[in-house]
Amino acid sequence: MINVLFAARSERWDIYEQPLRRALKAAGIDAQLSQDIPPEEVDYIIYAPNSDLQDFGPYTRAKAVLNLWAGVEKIVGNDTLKIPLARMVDPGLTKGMVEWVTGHTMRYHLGMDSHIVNPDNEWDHRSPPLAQERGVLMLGMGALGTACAEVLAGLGFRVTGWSRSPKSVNGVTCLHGADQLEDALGRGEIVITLLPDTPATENTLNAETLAQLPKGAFIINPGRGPLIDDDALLAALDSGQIAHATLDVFRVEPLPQDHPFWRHPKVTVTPHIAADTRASTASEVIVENIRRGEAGEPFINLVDRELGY
Ligand code: NDP
Ligand code: OXD
Repeated sequence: MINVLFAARSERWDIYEQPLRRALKAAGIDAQLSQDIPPEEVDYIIYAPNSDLQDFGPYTRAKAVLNLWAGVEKIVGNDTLKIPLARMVDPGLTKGMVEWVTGHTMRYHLGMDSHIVNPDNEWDHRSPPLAQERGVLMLGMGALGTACAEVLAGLGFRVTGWSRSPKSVNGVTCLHGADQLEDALGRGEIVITLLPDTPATENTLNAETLAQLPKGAFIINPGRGPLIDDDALLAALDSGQIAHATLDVFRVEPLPQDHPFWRHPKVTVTPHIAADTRASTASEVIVENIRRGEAGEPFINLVDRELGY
């Protein structure tokens, strides 16, 4: 029998306990699953970075930390962590992100706000353009960015994806690296940021890069707050360079009440709800890694600690 520690806030235990037990049983793994196991007896740690566990030193026989979140910026620099770290790539979370990103993209593309908020009852008879006339830029072409880009390309948008390394995705113009960022930005009438939070991605959207977008571009950020320089974005919104921004993630969360984003007329704030990990599908992903660990097979979704994602 192996010992699997669930190290996340207790409300998560209520959501995950049964799906994890079902997935372990389905995989034929005999495991004690608990929130309380002596550290030296733990074989795997299912982990949320906001849990109380921050010192991995005492977990001397643990084989892997299996993150419940896609983002790993709060754990990747933990010097006490010497064992493999897997991040969450969950089909349920991916579906949620595709729906959220598509919805907010369509809001901007169709200009929905002008009809929803129309206090003067204006009969403005302009039809929206077709998707094929609209350039969408996906900054980050990983598990989430690629899934969103594929669906938006399927709707007809002219989608450009930008990543660190080269990619090939059907229907998407793929650019990569710092040298091709300016080219990518020039194509982004609607820009979606799905990059991880690393030292290399901080302030990817800053005064210089925001100015390289087409005038009146829209920003949708479900990635992480530090991807955008807040002050530069506020200045670009005020000048009209950026028409509107929908922000789901922030440098400080919850977003402080006195932050200008809350009251800015060109900003929509959503409270980090773009896509949640879904317990049933995420449990299968976690258990697959436990199965692999026990079978001596390589783990999936491993984090590169040097790159930070
Ligand atoms: P992945 O690790 O699968 O993808 C990350 C992408 O970013 C890759 O395409 C990677 O390039 C690219 N990238 C990383 N560094 C750079 C760089 N320096 N320059 C250019 N491109 C870079 O992550 P996911 O798609 O799974 O998730 C993305 C982020 O979404 C998460 O890190 C998390 O912060 C956020 N998230 C937000 C949620 C929410 O509810 N708001 C929910 C879940 C996730 P390459 O492919 O070449 O490696
Ligand atoms: C995640 C998130 O990283 O919810 O999973 O943001």
